[in-house]
Amino acid sequence: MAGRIVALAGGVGGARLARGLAGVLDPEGLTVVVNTGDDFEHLGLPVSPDLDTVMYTLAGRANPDTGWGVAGETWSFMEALADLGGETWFRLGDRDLATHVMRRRMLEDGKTLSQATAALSAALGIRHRIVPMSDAPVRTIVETDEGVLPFQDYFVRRQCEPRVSGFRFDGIEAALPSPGFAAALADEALEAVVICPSNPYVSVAPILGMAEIGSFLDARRVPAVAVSPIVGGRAIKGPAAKMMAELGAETSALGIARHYGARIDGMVIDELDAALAPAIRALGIAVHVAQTVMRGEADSRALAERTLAFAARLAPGR
Ligand code: FO1
Repeated sequence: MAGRIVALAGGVGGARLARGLAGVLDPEGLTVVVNTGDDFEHLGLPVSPDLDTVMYTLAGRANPDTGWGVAGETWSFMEALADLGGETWFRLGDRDLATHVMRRRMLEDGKTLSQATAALSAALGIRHRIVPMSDAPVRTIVETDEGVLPFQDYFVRRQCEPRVSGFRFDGIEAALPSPGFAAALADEALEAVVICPSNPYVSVAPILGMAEIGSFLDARRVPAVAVSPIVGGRAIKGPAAKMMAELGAETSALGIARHYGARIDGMVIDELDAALAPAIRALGIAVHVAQTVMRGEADSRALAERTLAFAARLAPGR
């Protein structure tokens, strides 16, 4: 498939497939649209964790152990902050800090988040387009048995321990897709929308939750394909499986297929889950079975190639 692809991403799994897509598509052939529901202001700085994870991953600078943050990071700032009695529950590395300071400067100068992201991506040597889902603030709020928690409080401060009962995306009603996202969807040459193996509730739902995106997918003229973030009943990384169980969904690729339902035409599931293919097909969703765990760049590229070839065989909408 040589045409244009929109990839929806958030978190480490999304970033890894985005890197694979960037490895097999020309810069003009790919727009990576990134969740901003995890964004927050911390220590006076605007932190966009998913945008940064995607940027660092495409730049080949991501920390291979955590998936987020920068490889070879040092922590002098955090140590000095701790000495002063500052907040250390959310760790900003010395190198990562520069990204947030630059973003602060650009936003204060009146640039949009899209413009700031384009400038940071260019500075990191990234040639493919990475765009925030929206330039308007959208904030994920997690509803739990301990009350409502801002996303990073739930995710990092509380280590996803509270039991989840639902999610809210503050600001979503007013949020429009970013100019780069809107342009990519409107492009006559668009060939497919790929939903990366990101958490469906907190990474993908904010993107699909914007009214214009929901309507686009409902009336889509190109196939939409999701790659399952659940393999063998577990999330490769992060709390997706825990959230599914707490919300009463089946913790499997079938549960993911039911979640996306009529919004997708096809799903890529792992070889471990091949037995679920008939049940997913019974939902009217085509299935491609592949090795989906991305341990390195070669895995990411291989999964990207197979996902694109699968999407090219599908007809949009049902
Ligand atoms: N995740 C953690 O578990 N602990 C941290 O201290 C932490 C710091 C951090 C700093 C910058 C950044 O871009 C991401 C960071 N993350 C951290 C990851 C992040 O909170 C989550 O992975 C995403 O929001 C979920 O996709």
